[in-house]
Amino acid sequence: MKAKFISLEGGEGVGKTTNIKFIESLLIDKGMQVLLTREPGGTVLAEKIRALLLDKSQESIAESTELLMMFAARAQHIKHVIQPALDEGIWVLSDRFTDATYAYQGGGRGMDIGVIQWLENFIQADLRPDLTLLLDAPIDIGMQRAKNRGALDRFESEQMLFFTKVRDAYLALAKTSPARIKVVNAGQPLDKVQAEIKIHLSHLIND
Ligand code: Z5A
Repeated sequence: MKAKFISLEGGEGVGKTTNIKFIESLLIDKGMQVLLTREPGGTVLAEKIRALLLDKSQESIAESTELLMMFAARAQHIKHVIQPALDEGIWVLSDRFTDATYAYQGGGRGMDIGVIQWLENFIQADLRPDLTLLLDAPIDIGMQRAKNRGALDRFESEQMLFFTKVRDAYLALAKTSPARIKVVNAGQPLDKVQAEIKIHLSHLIND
């Protein structure tokens, strides 16, 4: 079977990191070779860009700078990690990908969607995830989970309105790409969340 590219998306604290490990173990049990990665990040240079993006102690980052840094990190990630893995038959699981740019920079920051689409086509050519699991939960649940973990980063320190726009943008994306983006109710207990994830994965594997 051709290796597939799966991304996990959603607001802060919805359980992406927790569930990506669950997906990895499900795929390994099915005999797949799996690469776990994340955005922004996934290469040495992209992880440096991530650290700059999350740091709130430096000068304020212009919105256009933020957008270009996301795609600069993504270009490295695709060239050095994602595409080589897929070419070798390794399944790729990424904690966030370009839908996050549409949700955070497009929805949250209000940046021009046409510019994001142009950058997506320029940087990715025709590379898109085969399946995107959108973990969706009420914002207060995710924020509480993130707060319980400790100090908040530059994105996590945004106001409620920002997170509402991000969530709305994610749900709108899911409506426009229902075949690729599957919404999972992440406000439920973990075993129920993982039962939903398992169904979507079995559809992908059996397709
Ligand atoms: N960003 C962007 O703006 N544009 C882009 O293009 C990209 C990213 C790619 C870094 O992302 C930031 O970059 C992100 C958007 C921006 N901003 N924020 N915020 P990140 O993915 O590293 O950061 P994050 O969204 O904050 O992820 P997170 O805090 O690591 O959350 P998570 O991975 O979704 O959650 P988790 O660590 O798996 O779970 C949180 C806690 O909840 C943990 O204690 C779990 O045990 C618990 N948990 C998880 N699921 C459950 C359930 N179902 N019940 C109870 N408790 C649970």
